[in-house]
Amino acid sequence: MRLFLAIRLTPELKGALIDVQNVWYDMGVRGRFTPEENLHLTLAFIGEYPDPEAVLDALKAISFAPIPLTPDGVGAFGDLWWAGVSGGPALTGAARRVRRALAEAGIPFDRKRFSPHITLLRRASVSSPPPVAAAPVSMSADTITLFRSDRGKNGMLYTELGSIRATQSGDS
Ligand code: 2AM
Repeated sequence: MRLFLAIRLTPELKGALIDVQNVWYDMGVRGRFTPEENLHLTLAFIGEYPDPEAVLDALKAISFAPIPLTPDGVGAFGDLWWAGVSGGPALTGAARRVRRALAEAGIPFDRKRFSPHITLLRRASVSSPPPVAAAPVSMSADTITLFRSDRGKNGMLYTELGSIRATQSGDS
């Protein structure tokens, strides 16, 4: 199964990102807009791996502080358009710990440098994203979730398989 670790977003933050998608749509941009239920912030992409329990076990050892998140501009990787997020040292620290725990457990993951983003649109019909500022909605993430990703009839289907929670003293 195809696995990844991500932060779920609050309805308020999702709403702010849907507004950005709508502004682009109204400007004439087309492509595959990420549906609201699929918006998330990936910390580590594991890919094909048969043992979700081993992943959750590996993560039991880590601690992380609640992560403050707020939208931070938009950008693109080619025709994939995203919303940036800032989460300060709590976010980079959590991503680092998650990835270190996976590495120590021998669980493979995509080693590309962590670049916090929430994908809003794939196969954009226009070459670069018009700068739209998301409403400054912030949230605090206290959970990191293991998802399985399947290709559904109408797009990707993400299923939660388990999660780990923040501790107040995340600086171990
Ligand atoms: P993306 O939105 O930028 O494609 C599920 O595919 C999640 O894992 C998505 O958030 C996706 O990011 C992310 N991801 C990171 N590395 C990936 C990879 N090598 N292949 C597929 N998805 C990846």
